[in-house]
Amino acid sequence: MQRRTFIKGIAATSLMGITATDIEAKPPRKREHNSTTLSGKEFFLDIDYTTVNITGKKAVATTINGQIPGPTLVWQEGDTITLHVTNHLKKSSSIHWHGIILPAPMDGVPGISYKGIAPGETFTYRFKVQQHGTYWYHSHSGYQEQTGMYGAIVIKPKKKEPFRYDKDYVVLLSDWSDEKPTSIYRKLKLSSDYYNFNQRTVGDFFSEVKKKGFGQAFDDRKMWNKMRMSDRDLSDVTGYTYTYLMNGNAPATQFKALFKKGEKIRLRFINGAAMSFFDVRIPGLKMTVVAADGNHIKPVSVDEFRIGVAETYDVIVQPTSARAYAIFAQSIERSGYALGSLTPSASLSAKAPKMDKPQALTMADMGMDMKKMGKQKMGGMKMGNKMKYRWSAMEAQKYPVTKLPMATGVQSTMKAMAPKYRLEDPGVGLRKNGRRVLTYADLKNRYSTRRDRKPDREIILHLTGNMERYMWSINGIKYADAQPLRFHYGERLRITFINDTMMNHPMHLHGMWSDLETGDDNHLVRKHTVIVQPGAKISYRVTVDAKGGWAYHCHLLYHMAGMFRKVVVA
Ligand SMILES: [Cu+2]
Repeated sequence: MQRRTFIKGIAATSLMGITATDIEAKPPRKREHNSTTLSGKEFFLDIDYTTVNITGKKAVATTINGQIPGPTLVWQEGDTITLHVTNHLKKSSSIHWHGIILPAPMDGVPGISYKGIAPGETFTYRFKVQQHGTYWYHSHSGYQEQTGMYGAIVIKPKKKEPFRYDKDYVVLLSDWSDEKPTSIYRKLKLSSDYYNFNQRTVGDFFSEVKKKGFGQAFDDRKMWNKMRMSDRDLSDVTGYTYTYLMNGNAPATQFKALFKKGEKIRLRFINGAAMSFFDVRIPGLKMTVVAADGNHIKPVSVDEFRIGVAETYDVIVQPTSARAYAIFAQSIERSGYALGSLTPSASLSAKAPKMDKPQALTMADMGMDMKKMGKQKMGGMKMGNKMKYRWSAMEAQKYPVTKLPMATGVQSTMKAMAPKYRLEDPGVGLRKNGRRVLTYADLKNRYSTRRDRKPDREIILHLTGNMERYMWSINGIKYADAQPLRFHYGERLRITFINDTMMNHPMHLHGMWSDLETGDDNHLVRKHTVIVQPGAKISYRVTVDAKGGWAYHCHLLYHMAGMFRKVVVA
């Protein structure tokens, strides 16, 4: 088969406006389509099929108000908002408001919050907005998210924010394929490395032998073979089929954010992709990260950050010269990128920097004990004594553990032998790259959490899978065979994840915050989606304050069938 070029051009289409305006309040209009920003208290959203041309070929998308992404919804904290969502598809549909705190029947997950929206029907959502920041929405039905059903949510705060900026842009990253999602999934089931072209070659093996000696190179290989994994398998679906988009624009058409020299620009990054992690940087500019998953954090100045599927980061940048800067988001396995420009003029666009080389997974990513592995070291990780101490303090925290059912067998063929907290690890591909990369260890709540309750109990969830058969599960049990997780209303729960697989899984708990433990209990950062690194361990605390049924799952679309739980809060 002929491999297509990774970065596909786009035949100019009228799908999106080329230059974005920053977010400003516009009065809501009834059934206004192709408007990129809607604000107010009442919204009308129409789900329908739309023919698009993103790769130079026509394809049918599922869209919200006829556009990809759907309109940016601007809400005001404290308002009660109403959203009328009409489904014009021939199939059931839904919209879920990702990271939004709301009553369970408004959460938009078919089979858990409600029945879904039947063809021809309108469902009206109504809830009070109790938070502010950058969020997003997407379909929770079938593979509709992959085919275009996602958009940004910007919630204006009641109180003034603790930083200032002159302009404000949403930067929504996503992945598009002309292939039908059912066909992508079928191919993954047939061969989980179908889209993966970074596999090792015989030549690689001999260069390793030169470097490490035959014994070590052979042992490394044997290990990977035993795990039935490839150390180059960083993404299941790649640029072989994907075109990476920034606010709906392929690299060739470029999203453009305008600035005047010296202005402070707030960029609201949202990863609305189905399967792709992105490593984001703006060469020539430092980015000050001010919010994670909508919540203020203590500002951190970085060159680069990784954004997992469903996460959001707000950054502030200040361009010092009147030139076009690239907003560059390369996919984690380096098969392509999304690209836009931060530019003083709509006629100036930036050139993409060279993509980094793909890195291989290490023994640490397999959850092996590195001390036992001898000389193998985790690249690029600064394990200062202070940090080590903090992690051991986290390890030492003990709460009564509620045992959950576990299964071994076909659903679970991998195991992390010595999973470790790796919050200071930027992750495979970003280690030792010479840039200051954001890690979870950098995330600190802007406000004190000193008075937050300590956990009453703990549950441990293993992320499990069978890579050969492309099966994903939790504790070795797939969703269809699992009992709901029972959380007690009013409790404070510690959830520890152990990733027994060699992939990153962005875990998303609906309805309640995930207060990530980063070694500083006084500033637990609030997230809605937490990346669990390959072979690693991570934990967070949840105040169980929302009654009803909630979804809890990996946000990689093709993992969701198995790596999913219903949570019941009573
Ligand atoms: Cu997953």
